[in-house]
Amino acid sequence: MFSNKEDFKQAFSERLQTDLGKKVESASEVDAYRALGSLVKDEMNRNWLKTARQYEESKEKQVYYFSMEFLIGRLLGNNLLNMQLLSLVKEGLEELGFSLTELEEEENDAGLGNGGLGRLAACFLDSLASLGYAGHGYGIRYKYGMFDQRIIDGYQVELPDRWLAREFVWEVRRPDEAVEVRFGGEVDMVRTKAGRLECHHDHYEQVRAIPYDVPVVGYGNDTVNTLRLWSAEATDHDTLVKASKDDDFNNFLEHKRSLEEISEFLYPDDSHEDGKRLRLKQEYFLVSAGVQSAVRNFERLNLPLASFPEHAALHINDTHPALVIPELMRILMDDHGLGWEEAWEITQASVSYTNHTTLSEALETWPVGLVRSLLPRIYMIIDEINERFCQSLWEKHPGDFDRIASLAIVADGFVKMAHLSIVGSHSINGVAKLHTDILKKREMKIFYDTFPERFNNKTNGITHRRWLLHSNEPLSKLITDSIGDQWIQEPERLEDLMQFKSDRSFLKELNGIKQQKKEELADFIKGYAGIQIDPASIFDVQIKRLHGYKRQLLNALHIMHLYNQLKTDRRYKMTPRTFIFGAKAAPSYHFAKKVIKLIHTVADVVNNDPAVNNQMKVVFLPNYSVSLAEKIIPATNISEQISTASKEASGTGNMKFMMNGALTLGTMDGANVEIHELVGDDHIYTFGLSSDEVLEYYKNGHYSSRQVYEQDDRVRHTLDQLIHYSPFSKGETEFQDIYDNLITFNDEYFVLKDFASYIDTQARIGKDYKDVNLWNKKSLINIARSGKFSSDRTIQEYASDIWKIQPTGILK
Ligand code: 26Y
Repeated sequence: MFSNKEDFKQAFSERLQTDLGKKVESASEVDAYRALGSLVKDEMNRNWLKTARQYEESKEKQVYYFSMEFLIGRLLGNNLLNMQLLSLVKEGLEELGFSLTELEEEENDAGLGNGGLGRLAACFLDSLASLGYAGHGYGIRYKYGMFDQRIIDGYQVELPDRWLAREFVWEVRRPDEAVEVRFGGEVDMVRTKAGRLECHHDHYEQVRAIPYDVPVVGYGNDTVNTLRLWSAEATDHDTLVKASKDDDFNNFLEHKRSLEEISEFLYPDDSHEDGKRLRLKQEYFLVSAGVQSAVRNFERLNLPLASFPEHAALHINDTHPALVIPELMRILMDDHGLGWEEAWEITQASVSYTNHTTLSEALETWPVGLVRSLLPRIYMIIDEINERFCQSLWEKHPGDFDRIASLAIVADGFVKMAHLSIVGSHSINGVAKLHTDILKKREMKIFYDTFPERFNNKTNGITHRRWLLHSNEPLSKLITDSIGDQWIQEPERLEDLMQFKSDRSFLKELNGIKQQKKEELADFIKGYAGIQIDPASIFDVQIKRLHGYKRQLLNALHIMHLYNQLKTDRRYKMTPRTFIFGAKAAPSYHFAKKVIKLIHTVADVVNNDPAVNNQMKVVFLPNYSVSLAEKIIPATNISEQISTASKEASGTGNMKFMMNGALTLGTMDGANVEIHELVGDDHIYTFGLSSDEVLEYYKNGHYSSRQVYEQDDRVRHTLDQLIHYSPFSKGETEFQDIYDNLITFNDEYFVLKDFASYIDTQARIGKDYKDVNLWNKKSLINIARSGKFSSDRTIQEYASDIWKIQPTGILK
């Protein structure tokens, strides 16, 4: 380890020379980034090996976190932070004429996820390593991550995300750990002479899964865990077998492509499950490679298979990797000769499942025909799990056909992945109190009645290392200067900041930091989007995926309403605002794309009207990503968390904002409810229908959006501007679909119902913001109470309640 600046400078200069043949004086920023990355990786290697050895020797339980998404973002800054080399490297580089911040910008975001679920997985890895738990990620090394969003004429255009175009300095290819994954073919169960049933699988297609390992460094300890990303490769052998079978030796390339496309790209849709064959292939590819690798690690311990659950926990991040259940059954029975009961006991005791959504359109179901043809042996096992489960229900509730039909795993020609996940695991958790309650009382009620002991809540969290220590250095420094640095290890200690809640000079300092961050963001936006914004205005931010239920539309309609007020009433004065958006829409989500167009149209009108643009601006930042979030969040005053109550399982952006001193403007949904519980009415702005009210409306069908439209002039006037001649519609029919969604199709997400209370709450915010001291007090209270939302707390709960593990990493 380079323990001082001079050693570092020396090592860095040598690395430039040996790896890239460059001298410091002639090295570009990219050169410097690559040399630094490779140097830091080498530094981690020693502890990586040490950690792996320790895990193997101690034989302690390993957690494998299976996820189709790991939205890890950039790693350079965070690795340096966790290795506690940040200031040494920063200063060393400066002396050599480089800025660390600029080198960090050279790294492509690893955007291997859509949004919340993928980012949560990344925060969990950071907490696992930092707390010294033996927990590893299993994911896919997509060649193309989340698409690159461009905006042309206000419309979203998707380009491939070529994140690997520049080498990914952190990964290590591990062909020695490769495994084979099989698809298709025919399966026969053959009885052996000894009377055992043996599975014969023939004529399958085989693809090699090659792991690329990425080290995950813990903060301030010597633990280095692994994120193992699998890549699909065709082998000559498979191609020859296939070619000879088809009697065609000319299709080498085509066959190779068809196998390698498995890890080609991330499906950029987190809202509509669409039953694509390639997606199912991806899911099984991850699952089979991961389970084989976990079992192989266990085999190295030379222990009886029955003890597998004491040495391995297989966690599934939503149902996407639910095939872990039949895959582990397959391996235990077909490869290790276990009987059904024994294999089932091991499987259930090893697998646990997190649910992230109650939206029915996002629940995975796969057509039986597809599963059967692509994964014949896996389908047989699912079918058997279903048969036995339905049988056990029948024994408990004879004649209760309705109950059995609604709980069955295979029904109406589909495999229901949530049902499979619940039946095959020992723990099912929701991601915020309200969400878990909704699962228990409504969405999964009969399952909860059947297996109450399996259900539990684990409120989400975020890593305060990336989202505060690293992304907001001045605020971290202020905190440490005032309460010491224990909060870094123990984030709940942020509570100690409460002693400053009436300290004017402290609050002034806090204000100064927010102001500094706002100025930095304003500069960035000038360069990135070409828009000049006023750092003295309220920065009102909504950054997240674009979804109907997240209601970016409500935000946009409010801006239109404000514009109208300013235009019609010359004396109307508002506290200046800058509305900032960042959002990607799934490429096939027509409505979401229309909302992006609307936001751009509104921005265009507002920003170019001199009568209003000194009081408000609207900015849409294209290609929202982890690294953009890191710039925006520290500079935010208002965090928009305005989903239709009951729809947002948790939200995690809300936590990042709170920790950086933004005030939440939110519905009583997801984890907003818990933020409200922690800070109290005076330090959060809540509005709108409650989840019970929303669910009641869905049940009784009594909501009429047209009635709201007819009764509220503000609603009517604003909506009419979408379709009648107005500065926004310009006489075109562009926004007819939005209007129809709200009026003709009765506004599924209660945008109009919540409009009035949203407007009123926004007006209150405008007034409150003027009392600087009071505002900063609110901000401080949010920071002080945010410790609960560190993912360290979440991971400790998973560790003790679900995985039953203790820290076994290297804890310095
Ligand atoms: C099956 C496919 C269509 C699909 C792909 C990705 C379905 C869902 C997803 C991703 C869901 C997701 O990101 N859910 C979010 O998880 C966060 C972490 O728990 C929550 O905070 C957030 O409320 C939830 O929407």
